[in-house]
Amino acid sequence: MSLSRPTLLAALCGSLALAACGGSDNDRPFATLDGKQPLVIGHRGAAGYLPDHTLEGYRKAIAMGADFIEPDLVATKDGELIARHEPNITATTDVSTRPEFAARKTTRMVDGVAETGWFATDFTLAEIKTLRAIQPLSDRDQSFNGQYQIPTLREVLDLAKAEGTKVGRTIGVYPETKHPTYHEDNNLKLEDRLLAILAEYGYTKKDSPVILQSFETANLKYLRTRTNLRLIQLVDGDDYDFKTGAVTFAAPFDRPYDWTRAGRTELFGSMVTPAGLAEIAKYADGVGPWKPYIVPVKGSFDASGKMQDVNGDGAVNYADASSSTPTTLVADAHKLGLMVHTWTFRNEAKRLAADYKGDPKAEYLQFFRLGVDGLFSDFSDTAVAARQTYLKELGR
Ligand SMILES: [Ca+2]
Ligand SMILES: [Ca+2]
Repeated sequence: MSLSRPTLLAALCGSLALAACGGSDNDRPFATLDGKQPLVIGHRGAAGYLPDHTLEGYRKAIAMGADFIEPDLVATKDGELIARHEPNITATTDVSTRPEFAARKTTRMVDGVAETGWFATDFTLAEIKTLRAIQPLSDRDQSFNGQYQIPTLREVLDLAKAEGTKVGRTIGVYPETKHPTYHEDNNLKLEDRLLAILAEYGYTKKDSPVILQSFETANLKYLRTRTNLRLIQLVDGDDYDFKTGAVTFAAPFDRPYDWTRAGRTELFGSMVTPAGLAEIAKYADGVGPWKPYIVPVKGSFDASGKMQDVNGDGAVNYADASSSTPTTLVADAHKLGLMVHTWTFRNEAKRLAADYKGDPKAEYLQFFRLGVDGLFSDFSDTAVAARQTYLKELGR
């Protein structure tokens, strides 16, 4: 087997302190903070192919080349951490079809919003284990519904280790603490539970293959006092203003919910200003902004102010907007030593801006060229293929 040039160089550089190891004259550097290639993070596993947050989905993401897999974490009634996108498990499991749990249907407040359905907080882990996962997006493959269990964090960590050994790569795990304030209100605080489990696996250090993320701030600040693991401050928004390209804000996606609780009135957008980033740099290792904070998308409008149906499908929406001049967010964050991990990359034409012309790789390439340090993708195979193209572009 002959080594490819980058592999050979990496092998040499591993054993010798060569001055040239920063890259040869032909290798253009990555624009990332650490100069390494950007990470591909399997968003909720392989959400484009299999139901979110299942061992099968995470395994598929790893097989497709993801560097990290992403479990969102919520707590069960008995304090176990499981991988689900929300405490409300109505849309992502078959719980609504189970007569034995019919009486468990209830209304709960999540981040100030009344939600009706079934909540992980009201189920023991043993009960959760009787449920099966459902694909929540109706336009995605429904044929795997009802087949897969809801995994615990430990099962996800075990899978990452086992599959990593199989593929010969270290597979990172990128847990998100979901709705920390909600869990605190329900006496199921996530953070110490999370750190205790990670410690069982030896994941306590800055270079451990684990990154923690949250949309709230107080829990990240608390985590900073308890762990050296890398922390990412996620930055959300509600919607797009296609006229200006600005992100718009409406509850509960207007600000971190712990800010709302504390009576703070700043919006998520304040976090990606230089001052906001400097504040984040005090407790986190990076920032995880929604994509339009980096590349705004704008529609084209006629004289009467009506947005144009660019793709002519009769509807006016995201797929009719085009990417516009990038912001300085990546450079601003890098100046402060913050990584930038952005989300979410999806293949479907209706989830791509018009100027990518149906080619999801074009979107990845734009963000790779801007120097993002990682991105969350529902289709890790496409992300990895786009990264290969980017590597070639840099002569690597
Ligand atoms: Ca997530
Ligand atoms: Ca259209």
